[in-house]
Amino acid sequence: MIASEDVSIESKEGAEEPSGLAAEPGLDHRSGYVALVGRPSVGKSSLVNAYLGQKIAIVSPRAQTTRNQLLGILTRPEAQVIFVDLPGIHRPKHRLGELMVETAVRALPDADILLFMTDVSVPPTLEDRDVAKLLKEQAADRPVVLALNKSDLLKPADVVAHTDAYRALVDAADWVLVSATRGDNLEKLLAFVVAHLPLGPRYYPPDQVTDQQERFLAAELVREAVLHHTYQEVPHSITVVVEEFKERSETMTYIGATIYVERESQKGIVIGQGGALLKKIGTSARQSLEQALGCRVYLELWVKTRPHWRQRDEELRRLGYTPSG
Ligand SMILES: Nc1nc2c(ncn2[C@@H]2O[C@H](COP(=O)(O)OP(=O)(O)OP(=O)(O)O)[C@@H](O)[C@H]2O)c(=O)[nH]1
Ligand SMILES: [Mg+2]
Repeated sequence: MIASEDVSIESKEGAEEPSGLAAEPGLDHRSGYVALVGRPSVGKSSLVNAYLGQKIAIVSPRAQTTRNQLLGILTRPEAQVIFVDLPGIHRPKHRLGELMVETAVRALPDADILLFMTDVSVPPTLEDRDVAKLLKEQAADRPVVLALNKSDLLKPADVVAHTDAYRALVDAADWVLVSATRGDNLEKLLAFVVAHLPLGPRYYPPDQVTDQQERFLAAELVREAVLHHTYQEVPHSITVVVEEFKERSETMTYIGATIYVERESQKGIVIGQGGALLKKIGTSARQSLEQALGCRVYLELWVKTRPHWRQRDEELRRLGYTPSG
């Protein structure tokens, strides 16, 4: 096993760190798991990144960006809030989608609080209604906090109608309009969440921000670069495997990764004319890897075809997709 696989990601130097974290928490300290539940693209991963002040979850304008469960751990003097970022709930069209929804649904019984995230700039969709139904079935005994995200895009004329429509979907203990990207009302939302958490100790060291390994984050950041440079079916048809992750020196890490596509024609698209698109993807992935890892990165990328990998259980398992995340 490569040493880096054992490294959990810590808060970034320079990231804002509230004072008082060194002290042992008092008897009134609260802690627990907050599941982020919502349809795709409402901003669940953006919210986790905003709270942690660094990118631990990839974000893109394409629906179904998050495919695995991951934790975002926010440690404050008064509480440790463990956000569980999850794939968006949707009506799946292939086996990978089924696994993603299974991952999200299975996380609900273990959560202390359900944070129902929605996009308030548009009225509720069928998928939002599916999520509300799921919350009623699975989480009747736990507090639901409703986050009405993307309030920066909400037209003044729609404020009342959209807010009321989302509030009517669930029996929420609290609700608030927020903007994950602009940072509006995030402290207010956090205060609601903390108030519903049970009393308890810190479960993770105060400087740990996620449970994921650097190697997994590296694969995700390459996938994010592909998502930002491709369209239609291609972003959904790719997955990334990091083949090699080697710290060559204190300041330089070598990463070799394969981008898998489903069809030969998609391979051509990802590579682009004379390799132009793959070069662009590589440059943007390297930049975000360097920022995340805090060192220089030498990135090598390959593109390979794995026919129908999203439909086949054996392929999915080999590529790291299991229902538990
Ligand atoms: N304007 C605006 N855009 C936002 C906000 N929050 C997220 N976005 C954008 O919405 C898109 C989807 O964000 P994600 O954080 O990937 O959404 P998600 O809910 O994690 O999506 P899945 O992983 O697919 O379930 C991205 O383009 C974000 O930049 C917000 O508050 N305002
Ligand atoms: Mg996400």
